[in-house]
Amino acid sequence: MEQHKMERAILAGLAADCFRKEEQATEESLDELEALLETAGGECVGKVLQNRHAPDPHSFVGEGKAEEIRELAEANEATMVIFDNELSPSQIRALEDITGTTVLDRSALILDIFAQRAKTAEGRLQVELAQYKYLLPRLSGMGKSLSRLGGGIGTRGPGETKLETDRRHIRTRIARLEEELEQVRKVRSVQRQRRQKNAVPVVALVGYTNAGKSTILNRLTDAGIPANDRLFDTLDTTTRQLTVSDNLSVLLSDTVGFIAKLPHHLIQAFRATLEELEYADLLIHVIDASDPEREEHIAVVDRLIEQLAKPDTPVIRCYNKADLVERAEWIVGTNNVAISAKTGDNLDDLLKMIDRELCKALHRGVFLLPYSMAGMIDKLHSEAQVLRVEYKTEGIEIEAVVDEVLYGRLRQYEVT
Ligand SMILES: Nc1nc2c(ncn2[C@@H]2O[C@H](COP(=O)(O)OP(=O)(O)OP(=O)(O)O)[C@@H](O)[C@H]2O)c(=O)[nH]1
Ligand SMILES: [Mg+2]
Repeated sequence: MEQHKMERAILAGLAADCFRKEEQATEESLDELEALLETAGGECVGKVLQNRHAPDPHSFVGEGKAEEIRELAEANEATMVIFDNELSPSQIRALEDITGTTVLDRSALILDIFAQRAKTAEGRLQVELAQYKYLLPRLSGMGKSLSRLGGGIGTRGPGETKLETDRRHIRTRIARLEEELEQVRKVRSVQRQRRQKNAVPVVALVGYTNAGKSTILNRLTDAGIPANDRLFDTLDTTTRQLTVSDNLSVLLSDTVGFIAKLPHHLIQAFRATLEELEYADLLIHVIDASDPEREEHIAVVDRLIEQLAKPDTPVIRCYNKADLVERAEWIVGTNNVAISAKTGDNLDDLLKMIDRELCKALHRGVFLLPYSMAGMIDKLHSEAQVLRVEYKTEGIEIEAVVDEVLYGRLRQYEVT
């Protein structure tokens, strides 16, 4: 079977004057595409970056360039060409005709990696949904592509037999998957309500793929999540309890990594997983401080946070891998912290910052309530963190961490 042979690919990209910044292909984005290809188990045997005023409506990079790519592919025995830009179904077909090889785009490659990585039932459902949604508009005239299925990059996920069936079948399957994922979300939301009842704040680690999110969670909580030097290592959300300080314990979640030009379908399909961001009380944006593309990556993640989190969710910028950076004084700012998850350096500062952010609006106090206010105890149990309750002759003494609203009602009973 093809599967055991390393797939050899030419990587191609187009930089066009009319593209938005995030649509452009650059040397750096082609390097990243190469890393993605290696993650998927392929090998890059040539790169082509084309500059044009605008994409060619038919062949995207232009006939001449496409011809050049064909020659390059032939000379290097490449079996596929992967484009860094998103291609339309008709462009894919035109390019396959000219180059005589399989043509994929970056989205298909990312979907393929997700398909390889997805381990949990939920992850698999989400990937399958994204793949079908990607496939559906590309189905017409895919005779050639369908017949080449049978292993290798871009063909994993929905099985061969499933793909050979018609659109209607795929639509039904999409509807089923969406239903199943809706169930997953419902279960999640019940769990979430339970957590909210216990008033435990939720903190989510977010960031570019390979920034060190899982390593941080492992360091802080002994979560034992695999952390590897490869892209999209984590596809599932893992949540662990973390004691931040005497007053504060939180739930800390690891999340799926982001990347530039993340396929839209993938974001949609991974809603159940990404909801973690929406419900977080605080986000820790993990940044690989040693990455030369750091600033671009920060911008990508910031945009996704804006899209996925509640407005005004506080964000801590956590510059990780500080052990690899010689001078880190550029990391300044009240919400910035430089750490090394590997050496454990400065993790205390990160904890202090979490504590400071979440306790801004929290008050810890000892309150002496008259017995006529006994009903308040239930409210405190459900909406605050109760540390101690003592029934005394002069009233009920209660030690608790409460939010601003509750504090407003209780402060007159505070024992100083
Ligand atoms: N030198 C150094 N390496 C680190 C540090 N933190 C993490 N790494 C390494 O960076 C790589 C990626 O770490 P992960 O924790 O898997 O990154 P992630 O953000 O969870 O990545 P994805 O799950 O793929 O999104 C691993 O090889 C880690 O060992 C650090 O502080 N210093
Ligand atoms: Mg991870």
